Amino acid sequence: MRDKLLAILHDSGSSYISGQEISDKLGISRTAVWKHIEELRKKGYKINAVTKKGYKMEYTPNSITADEINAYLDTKTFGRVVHSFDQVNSTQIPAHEAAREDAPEGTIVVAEEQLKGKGRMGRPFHSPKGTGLWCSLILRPSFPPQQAPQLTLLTAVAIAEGVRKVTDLPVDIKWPNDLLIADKKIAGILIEMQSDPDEIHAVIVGFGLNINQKQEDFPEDIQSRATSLAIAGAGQYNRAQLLAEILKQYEYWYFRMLEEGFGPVREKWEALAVTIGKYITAVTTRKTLCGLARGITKDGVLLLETEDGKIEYIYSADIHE
Ligand code: BT5
Repeated sequence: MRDKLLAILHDSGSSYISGQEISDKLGISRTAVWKHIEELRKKGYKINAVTKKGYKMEYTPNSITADEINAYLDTKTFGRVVHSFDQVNSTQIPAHEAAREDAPEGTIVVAEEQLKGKGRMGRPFHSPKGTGLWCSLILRPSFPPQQAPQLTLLTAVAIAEGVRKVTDLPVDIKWPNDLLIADKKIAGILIEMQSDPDEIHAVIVGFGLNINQKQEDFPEDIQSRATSLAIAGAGQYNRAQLLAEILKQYEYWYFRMLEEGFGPVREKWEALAVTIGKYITAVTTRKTLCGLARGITKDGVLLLETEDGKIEYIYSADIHE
């Protein structure tokens, strides 16, 4: 009920909405409305109440709670089950536990802060309190484990589309798992799996998106390479709204991929990606290769044309220009 009340207050923006109208919309008494308003105030919301005019939201605490996410959510299953924490080492850990305990597809784990946010290959992912989205999404796709890398590209599309819809900022995708604004990293993706050799039990899609950090909030070693939406855009952004839009995009592209295959996602990805057509260096665990990024295969594998004209298939790498 509180999420619906929040949605009504968010929707009425800077106008007042009468207690009667809210009570009609929610099908509860005006006293019940008032009690829910009091509950929200205790949680840090500032809600103005004026006789004969009604209620108006003055300030939201910009928190990542189930109520806040739900107030913006427009999905069937994604984000409908939320495990939210103030502080975790990594959202991937409770997400793995939830997945083992049969959490439904679309369940998300979010935290205000990660103490040991992780990137690929054990690298740290800086996830300070209250500034970004640190989220793990549980998927249970019916395709074989070999196809899981496609989900990295799908995730990038969902984040890019979600961010573009809410902020209008020009987010680019860098193969395979980074999102950039003006060549600086704004988000990263980490895909982990619970699977047998030929069957996926669950995919835990971890993504981190920098939203309201200032440049000096980043550790020195990444300050020149990282950015946030607030730095690239104007002012602070609502994190729950961004997450809800990303989940909406995710659900759309995910079910489209299950029905139609990777083709449509690949097409969208190529339209948003900056890697293709550039001379790059790809550092894999086994070797370093230089050449022209020609495109991605129908499975999402990067095609690199080396100086001698040979095409190399890159499954996973760090890319430098
Ligand atoms: C990634 O790895 O970018 C994957 C990041 C996934 C983070 C999410 S948050 C929710 C979930 N829970 C987790 O514990 N993880 C996931 P990789 O491509 O390996 O990039 C890591 C590198 O990015 C680091 O070595 C830094 O150079 C840089 N980096 C670290 N924190 C950053 C930040 N907040 N913004 C931009 N760059 C960052």
